[in-house]
Amino acid sequence: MESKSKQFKRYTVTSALPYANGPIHIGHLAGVYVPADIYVRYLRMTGEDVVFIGGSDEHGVPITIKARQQGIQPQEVVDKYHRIIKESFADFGISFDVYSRTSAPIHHQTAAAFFKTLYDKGVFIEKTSQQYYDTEAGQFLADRYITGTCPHCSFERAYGDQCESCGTSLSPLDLKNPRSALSGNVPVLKETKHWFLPLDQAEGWLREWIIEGHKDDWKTNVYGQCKSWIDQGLQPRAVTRDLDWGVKVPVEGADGKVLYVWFDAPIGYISATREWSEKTGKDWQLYWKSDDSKLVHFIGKDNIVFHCIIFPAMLQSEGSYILPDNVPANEFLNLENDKISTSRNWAVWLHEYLIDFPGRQDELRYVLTANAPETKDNDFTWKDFQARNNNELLAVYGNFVNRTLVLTGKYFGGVVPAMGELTVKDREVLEQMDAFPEKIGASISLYRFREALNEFMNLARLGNKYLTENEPWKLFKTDPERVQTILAVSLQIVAKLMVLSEPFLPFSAARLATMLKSKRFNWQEAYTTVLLPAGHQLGEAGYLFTKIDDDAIEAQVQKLLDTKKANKQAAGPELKAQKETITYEQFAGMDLRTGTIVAAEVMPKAKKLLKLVVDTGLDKRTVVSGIAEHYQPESIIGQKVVMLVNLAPRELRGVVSQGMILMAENSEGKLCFVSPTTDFHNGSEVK
Ligand code: B3M
Ligand code: ZN
Repeated sequence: MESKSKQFKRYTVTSALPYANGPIHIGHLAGVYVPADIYVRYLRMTGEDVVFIGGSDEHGVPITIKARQQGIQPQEVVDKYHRIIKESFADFGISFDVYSRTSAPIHHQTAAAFFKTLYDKGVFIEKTSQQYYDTEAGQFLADRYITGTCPHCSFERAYGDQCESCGTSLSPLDLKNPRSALSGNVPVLKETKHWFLPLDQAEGWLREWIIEGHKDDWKTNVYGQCKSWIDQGLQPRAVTRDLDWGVKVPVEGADGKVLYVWFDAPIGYISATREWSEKTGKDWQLYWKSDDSKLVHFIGKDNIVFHCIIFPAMLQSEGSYILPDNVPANEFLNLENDKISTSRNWAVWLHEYLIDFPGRQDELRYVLTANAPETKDNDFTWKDFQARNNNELLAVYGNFVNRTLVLTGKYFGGVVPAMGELTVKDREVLEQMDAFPEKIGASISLYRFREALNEFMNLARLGNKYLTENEPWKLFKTDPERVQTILAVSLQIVAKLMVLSEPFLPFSAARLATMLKSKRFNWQEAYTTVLLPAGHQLGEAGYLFTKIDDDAIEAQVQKLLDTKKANKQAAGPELKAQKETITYEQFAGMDLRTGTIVAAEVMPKAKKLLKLVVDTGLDKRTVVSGIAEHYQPESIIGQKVVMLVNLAPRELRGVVSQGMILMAENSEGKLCFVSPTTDFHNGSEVK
């Protein structure tokens, strides 16, 4: 059951608003949306009053950069991806009560009003400062319009507002070697006015609220990041930008300025709740301003500072809002041992998965929960996806359900038999079964969804083991009463699984309810031992899950290999870093001359080596060269070369090599000769 440390009357559950500049991928799902959906489905089943908030984050530089790249308006970008995202969430069973968007008028109105309230209260520091400006693009450079080296971790592609590598929140002026993301130029500094949220003034109560108040109930990764942030000392943070796409700053002297996306986006949770209340007649203020409401933000670790420090500081300054009770941020999910990346198309996109694996929403929900990066980054592989489906969902849960239903159909016409005489073991199994709703509920309440799902699978394992050990198929002829008991007990476990699976696997839960011809139970009812009374007529036995074949997996792996190849081609050759600097004197010590190969032969027992005779102009000398796998001897007679003639002789496979010819090697390992482009006589010096 929900942690009873404080009795809450209602729950406001938010999930990070994805930027509407690309589709949803499995990293988003594992990090944020599947755990959030498990949590709200469970809360609803326990009868709680829940509002689950989602929406598209449609402002900010990622959107305008995408629009610029495609030569279209930002609104066209967000319209396209808002639709794709919203549809794919719905098809995947992410059960938002409202999925809004920050380009909606209600959000502009809500965010502008929120800013104006703080402005009128004198919360902001108004400051004219030097900001980076791109003279070619004619634009100030904020956030992702400027990149540079992170001052904390030296990551070279840090953004003006955040380093995605170490998560540090930055200001453009913090960056080393700043570059405009628009023109690539080095930006100039230009004066401009902005409004700053005085985070430094919030340090005291943030320390008390988080470091004292949440050291026991916030996840270690979240608490740790907040603590290091606060210990580093908080700085005032600009909450407006010189941009034309976003929520207009609603005060005098703010022409051409909009709210910083990370100021407006979290307010998107509030505007979405307002939108929901307009549709439902509910009072949105109860969910955001009443102390008996529990506010929980589901996010990824790169959004911790915005949800634990900045947004709470905004809410606290406004004065009428509650603060988040918990922010159970997950770490990152990688894909086949590589970081998921929208720009490199290195992802499993939800809308594509739903096409490639129709009807298999639960299989992906299952694997993303079982592998969730709850405390550390984790990895998704297609092989593991197939294995978990075939060896766990199908082989344990699905198999147990199918055998129980088929046997009940075969022996009792699909009617639930009476329990009859229970053995000690039967009673033990029923007792163990009845402990699962509490165990799973407790784990979910503590945001431990992997643990909760594993407990669910332990119940399926319990059922599978009970049926296998009792072998009813061997007893029916001799002891049909015993078979009645075994199947009656097994059917109660199946029904319990149906109820307890719902937060995690809502699609197969619905299918199982149809097979059982059962009503949908709530969580309290799941504590009842007999959910399927004797005499209940079951429906048609089917398969909850089916095998995922190798070819389906190979197709996905190949798709990723093709992506990697395309990226490699697009990125051009991977070059080795430059070597240590040398002095001119060190270079001058080398004597390089033009020459001509006049003889060439393979060397027995050395498949990589050719023995060459080179006319150096000074003399004709033998050189051993590792080019045998690249050139046939007869094809290089007469080849012009550049040769290092004063290299100390060395013996290679019995042949003394008196120098070295220069060869260039490309990123695919191919070799080519370095030779003079005009007909210089042999022995000409190369300097
Ligand atoms: N749009 C998601 C991200 O940083 C960001 C979340 C906003 S939640 C208010 O990828
Ligand atoms: Zn960094």
